[in-house]
Amino acid sequence: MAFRNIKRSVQNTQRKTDDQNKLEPLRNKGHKMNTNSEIKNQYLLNWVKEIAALTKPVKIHFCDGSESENQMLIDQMVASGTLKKLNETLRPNSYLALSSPSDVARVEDRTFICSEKKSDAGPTNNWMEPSEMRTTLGKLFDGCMQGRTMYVIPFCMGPLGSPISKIGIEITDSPYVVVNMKIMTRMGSKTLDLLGDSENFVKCVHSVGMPLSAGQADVTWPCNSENKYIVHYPEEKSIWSFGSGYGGNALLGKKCFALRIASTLGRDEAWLAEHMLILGVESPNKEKKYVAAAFPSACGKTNFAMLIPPAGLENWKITTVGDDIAWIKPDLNGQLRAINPEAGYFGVAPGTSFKTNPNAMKTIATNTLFTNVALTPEGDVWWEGMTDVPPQNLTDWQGKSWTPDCGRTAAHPNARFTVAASQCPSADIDMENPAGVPISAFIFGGRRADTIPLVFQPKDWNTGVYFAATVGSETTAAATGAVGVVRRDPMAMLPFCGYNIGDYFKHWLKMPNRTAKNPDIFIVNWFRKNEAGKFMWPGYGENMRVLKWMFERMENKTAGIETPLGQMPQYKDIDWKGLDFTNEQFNAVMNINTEQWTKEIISHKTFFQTLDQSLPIEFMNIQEKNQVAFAQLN
Ligand code: O2Y
Ligand code: MN
Repeated sequence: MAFRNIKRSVQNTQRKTDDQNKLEPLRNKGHKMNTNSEIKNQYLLNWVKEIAALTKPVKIHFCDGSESENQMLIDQMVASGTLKKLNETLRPNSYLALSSPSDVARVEDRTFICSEKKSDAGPTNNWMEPSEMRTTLGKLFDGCMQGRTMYVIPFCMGPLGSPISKIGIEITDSPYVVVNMKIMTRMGSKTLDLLGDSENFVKCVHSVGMPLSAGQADVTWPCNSENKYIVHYPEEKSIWSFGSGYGGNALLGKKCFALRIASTLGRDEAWLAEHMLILGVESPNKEKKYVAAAFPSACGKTNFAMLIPPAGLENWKITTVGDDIAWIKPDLNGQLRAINPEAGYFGVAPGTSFKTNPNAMKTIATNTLFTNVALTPEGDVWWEGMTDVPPQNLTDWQGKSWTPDCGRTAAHPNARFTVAASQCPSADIDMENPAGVPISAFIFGGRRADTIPLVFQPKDWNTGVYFAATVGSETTAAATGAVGVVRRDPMAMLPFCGYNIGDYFKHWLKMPNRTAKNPDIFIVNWFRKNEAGKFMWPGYGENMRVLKWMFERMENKTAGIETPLGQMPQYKDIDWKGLDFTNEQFNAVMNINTEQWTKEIISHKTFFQTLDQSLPIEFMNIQEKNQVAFAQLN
């Protein structure tokens, strides 16, 4: 398939011949390629040649990102059984993929940061000496694409032409990855044009790790159940992923580039790559502010990003810039501005419904790629939580017949939808603005049954960063085997910070030197429970009431009261129009239990002790001050 921007001049014919000559060695080795006469970036061509020589695909396809290319790959995957076309009336232009049961999620224990120095990866990352890892990967990648097509995907993270955006090239042997990358990034010829002759791109190499010998039949979800490696080389800005075709392991623009590699770029270039949603809040008199919010998984991040204000506050409006990742940079005036580096949503399907997230349901009504959800007899999708009453029979995510009493879930708990962000009804008008949106506040939250109140605003930047760094969630049996143990997840970045977490905290503490005014910091907890184990706060759209209080705090219009944790709203400071929530209920969800907080602050120290010496001294000072303060209150 030719690049769209082929110019048919005599001059270019000459150049085409030159380029073809440069690629002749690949042809001699038996590689078939689509025409790539427009790829003049010699550095890119050489790198592609080098990877092809190592991985030995039968064919090389340079992706142009066109609709026709996308359809060709989809048709091919439908024919091979990797994708199933859904009912065109019920779910137009949508498809379902079912993965191998051994390849259903990110593999944190197989994820490595191979910095030159172990201390640069820090205490929270797996590390291997880079040359040792290169030897290991060299063996695994040798011939790993035999019998397969190698796709070369130029992609841009962030709006094309934004000063905050960055370019990557992913080489993969998975057509499923190509069609996902088309949704999740700005992919194809336009990005390649933007790259020009530059060597400035992140090199991403991915293989499902299942070569095909001559005549060997393929499977619908190729992967390698024995060997999986997700490897980052921060110094050379490259990513190598082997053995998985799933999500964050394989769509290398997402967690690998936009968080792990980008966090190291942010450290070096004085900006922030964060695991944050970005949303706009518009007041009834059309004042608008943007906030960025970090929550660990299973805290309703996509729901919050697409929140619909509840009855009583319907004259407020929430708009969505991003649901997962934010790149945030000071502009020339020192204002922090954020872009969503992604162009699509790779959202968790289970739990998503017209009750919990109507905007997400509308977003995925058409043109959506589903992975590991269940299939209805009519050819539509279903997952746990989508409807109150489950269908009577389904085909589950493993392709088995399913009934409500069969004892298995119909969809995998990590089942996903991949869909263009532009389809979201709450998409923000400045979602594609290359300048980004100005950030007025950061919100950090975890999932805690007790201790952490609904909302508080730490008294200053350093204290806010401290609380953001100590945010945690109680573990579930599914995650760890242990129930109710608090797993700290600093800024929701624990699996995604590409360098030493202590240096990352210092980077955050230094931000005030780079900005004219710091955004406000708020800590929230939507998940406090009463003694009967019931959630005390209604959550979802009702979180708008907390956002409204924050909005007014940002404008210095609302008072809070001074507490040992910082500013907190009183009952009268929250707008309760349309919700029956008593002063007593509010006190229960806001209460600071000094006994619990004494334990909490001591456990911060225990957590800090698991990190190494690069922990900022400011944190130890804040911890000590808080410990003394709460001891006095007891
Ligand atoms: O399991 C995966 O590969 C996906 S993980 C993911 C996907 C979208 C947004 N966030 C996440 C995450 O783990 O934070
Ligand atoms: Mn995420």
